[in-house]
Amino acid sequence: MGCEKGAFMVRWGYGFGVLALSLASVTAARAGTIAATVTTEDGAAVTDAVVFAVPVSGAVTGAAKTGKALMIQENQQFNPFVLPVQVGTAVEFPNRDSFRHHVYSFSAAKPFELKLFGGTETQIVTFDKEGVVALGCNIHDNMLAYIYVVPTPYYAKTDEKGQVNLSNLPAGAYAVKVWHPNQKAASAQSTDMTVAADGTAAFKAAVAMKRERKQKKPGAKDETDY
Ligand SMILES: [Cu+2]
Repeated sequence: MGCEKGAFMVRWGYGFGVLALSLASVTAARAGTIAATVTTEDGAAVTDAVVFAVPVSGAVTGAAKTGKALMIQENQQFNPFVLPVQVGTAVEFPNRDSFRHHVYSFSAAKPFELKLFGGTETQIVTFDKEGVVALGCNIHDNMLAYIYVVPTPYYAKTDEKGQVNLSNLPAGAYAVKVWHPNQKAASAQSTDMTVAADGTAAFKAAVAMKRERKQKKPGAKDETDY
C-alpha cells in the first residue's frame, strides 16, 4: 500500500515537471526570424535596402525600438545614406563639421528645414508619417540621404551582401516589404509570408533598379552621374 502511494507520488511529480517545462518552452519560443536576401534582377547584392515586416492583422505587438536615431553631417556628407525608422521616431541631426549645413526635405511625408551652424550643434525632427523622406543640403549639392519611415518595429536594412535578419517576430502572417532609393517602383514591393514561432524563414526579393543615384563626395561638380 505504502509502495503504491510512493509510485503515484513519483509519477505525479514527474508529470508536473514536464508540464512546467513545456510552459517554459512556450514562453521562451514564440519569436521567429526572417532571413532576407535582396538582389537586383540580375542577382547582384543590393545594399541599403530597407526590409520591414508589417503584421497582416494590423496589430504591432512588439515593443518599439528604442535608442537614438542619428542622421549625421560629417565631412560634408550625410551618414547614413539610408536611415530606416519607425513612425514616431525622433531623429537627431548633429552637424559634426566646423561649417554650416542647411538640411531640408520637400518630401510629402515630412517637409522640413534645419539650419545647422556646426561644431556639434544638433536638432531633432520627429517623423510621424510613413514614407520616403529625401534629404538634401541647400549649401552642398553633393549631399543626399534618405529617411524611410515604416509602420512597424520589425525593420532593418541590408548589408553589403544584400542580407539582413529580422528577428523577434511574433508568429503570424506578415506583409514583408522591400524598399530602396534606387528602385524603379514608386513604393515598396510586398510579399505575404507566415512566420512560425521559433523558426527562421528565408525571404528573397529581386528589385528592379534605376541608374544608381548616390551621395557624391564633396567637391564633385558635375551632376551627370545623378
Ligand atoms: Cu551641407
